[in-house]
Amino acid sequence: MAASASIARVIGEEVLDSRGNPTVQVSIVLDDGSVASATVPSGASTGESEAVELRDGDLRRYRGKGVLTAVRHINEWIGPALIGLLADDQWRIDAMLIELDGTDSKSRLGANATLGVSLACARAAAQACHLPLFRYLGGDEARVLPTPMLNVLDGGIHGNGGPDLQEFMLVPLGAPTFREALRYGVESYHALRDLLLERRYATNVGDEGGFVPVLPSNAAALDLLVQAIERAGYRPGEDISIALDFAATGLWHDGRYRLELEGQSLSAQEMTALCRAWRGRYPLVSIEDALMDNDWEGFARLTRELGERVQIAGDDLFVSNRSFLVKGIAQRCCNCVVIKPNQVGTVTETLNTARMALAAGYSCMVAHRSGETEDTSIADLAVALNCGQIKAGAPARGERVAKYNRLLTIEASLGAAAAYAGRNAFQRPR
Ligand code: 2PG
Ligand code: MG
Repeated sequence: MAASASIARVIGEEVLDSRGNPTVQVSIVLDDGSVASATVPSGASTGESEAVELRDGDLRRYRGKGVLTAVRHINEWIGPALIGLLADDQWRIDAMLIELDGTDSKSRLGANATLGVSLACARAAAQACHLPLFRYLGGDEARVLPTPMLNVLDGGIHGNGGPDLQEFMLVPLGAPTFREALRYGVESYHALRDLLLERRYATNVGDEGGFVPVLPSNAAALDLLVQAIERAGYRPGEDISIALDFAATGLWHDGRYRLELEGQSLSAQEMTALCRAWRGRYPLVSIEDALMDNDWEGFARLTRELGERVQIAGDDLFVSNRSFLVKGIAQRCCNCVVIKPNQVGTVTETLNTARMALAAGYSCMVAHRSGETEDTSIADLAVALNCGQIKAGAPARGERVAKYNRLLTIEASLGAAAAYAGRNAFQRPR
């Protein structure tokens, strides 16, 4: 690694995310003149144990959602402590952030403050070394383009009035390259729009760019996806499969999982049975958060019963946190971990969780948040990890497309060295 430029300035700012809520942006200036910034995303269906996103709570500004406190922490507290540190000493920078904060949940500084700084340091260091971020984080080995999970129907709290399930995704695992995978997905997304229009459904989109039709059932959404794949000229299960995120914590009412559209209230066992039935009927490759975020036993059962045939992904259960993953590995919960840097609050902790998961035979799905920005770091992160999966929303809306466009650029820059994960991303049965 070339440069050992050190941190000269750290500048925090309040900017907006894709939902029009304030978020943190950090710019870092190094003493060699390198400048880079990072912007932090924000979730809506958050796990209970996620690192704390610090909001001002001042109802006179942005309905209490301002982040001026987090920004002040960056400018007055974190910045002065980091000046002079080598920008490429990511471990030390993150250790310092963790120590300055001093809590398990980053509740003092705010995980939005720590992640903004941590990520901006990584970006600045990459620039000082004249390396793209994926190479800086992943080294020479980083060359696997992830299979995209394209969310084309939004429900739950991301798409009010839509399906109960939060995300219905297209997974173009049969494509030969990332560029082709994206094309398969985009063509199917547009075919889905045509189908919705023909059947007089609305084609408004939700927080992640997926359509939000008022359908008769959640199964109807799955039928539509299969039809859209076929309409676009692809083979369901061969060229394009389907992934789901139930975000089941949000379905939990009075001790059962409520599927409004089906008019059903299901127990954890019945949710497992529903997953099995849908796995039999639809080309499902991945099922995320099919149970609520404290049902470790339920996840272990679900994984035992279905984990050989379909990826069982844990998001709110693990919150990208190594200590929850340790518990999950011990109890054999899930076989995939969703990785979201802002759930844990530093680059080092994010990488540690992902690497531990991969070493334990779990797959990793690097993911966006429903409140996003034009920051594309997660695209580089997915390639740096060679983990083979990214979920970044629909192939529509600027903040979603930015990630996919970044991957197109990375693939092109790698040339013959690029490898597309495709189906291999899901061949990790436990
Ligand atoms: C999820 C995410 C992203 P949110 O549940 O996986 O799709 O949603 O950012 O609202 O937690
Ligand atoms: Mg999720």
